Amino acid sequence: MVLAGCSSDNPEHWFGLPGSASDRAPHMGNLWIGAWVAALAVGVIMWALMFWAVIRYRRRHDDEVPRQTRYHLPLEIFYTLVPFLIIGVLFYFTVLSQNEITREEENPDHVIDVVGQKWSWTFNYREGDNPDVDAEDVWEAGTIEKVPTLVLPVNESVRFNLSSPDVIHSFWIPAFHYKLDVIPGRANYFDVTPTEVGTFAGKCAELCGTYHSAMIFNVEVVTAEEYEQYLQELAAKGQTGTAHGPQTADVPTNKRAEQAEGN
Ligand SMILES: [Cu+2]
Repeated sequence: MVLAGCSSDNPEHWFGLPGSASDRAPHMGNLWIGAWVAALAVGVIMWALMFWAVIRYRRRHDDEVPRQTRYHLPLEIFYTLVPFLIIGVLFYFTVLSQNEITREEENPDHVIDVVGQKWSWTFNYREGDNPDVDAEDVWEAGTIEKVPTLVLPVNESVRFNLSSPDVIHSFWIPAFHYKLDVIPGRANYFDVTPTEVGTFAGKCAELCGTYHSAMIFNVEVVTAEEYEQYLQELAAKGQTGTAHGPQTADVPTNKRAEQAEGN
């Protein structure tokens, strides 16, 4: 099983990550691999000390107890300080990576409003006012039966605005090594630039309810021309303006309960 994990020459795969497909992903990948290497180094030292003690001081034919060491001040200071040092180093690299991963683009090339709703995703492409794209505001929505596709242009930055009309979901594209919770009443957003053309998986990463498992989507990273063409196809289908998800999806959950009681 362990060897099967090494069947790729991409070190990210050895540590259980999919290959990185965004400008932010390598920062997450390096932090992930670095943390595992640090944990392995600590593990190897600890296992070596453990087995050495077990073998060296195993019970012999005489019942003599080995010399007991206690109140050894330098040793105690050493094993108090070392964990702080390890945590400090991990903290330092976590902050550096986090700053890169959550960095905001000053002027993202595209803005997409994502609605996570029970039990699928709606993508609103906010291109109506974008002078660089010949398109209007269009949308694509999935349902529990239909897996929606999110189309992105390669090497152009995107801002995702996340909203939910019902419960907490989580917007996750594993190949981007990043996910962000979609919380009702909270304007969560993040910026990312896809760097690889191809088809990737998307999922809801928050156990949000009965049909959580249906909340999957596809991500197609394409060229700028194909992206514009796709937006025009959506417009031709009449999917213009803004979609909030299912009929009641733009009504907050508590309001919907009130409405249901009133009826
Ligand atoms: Cu969900």
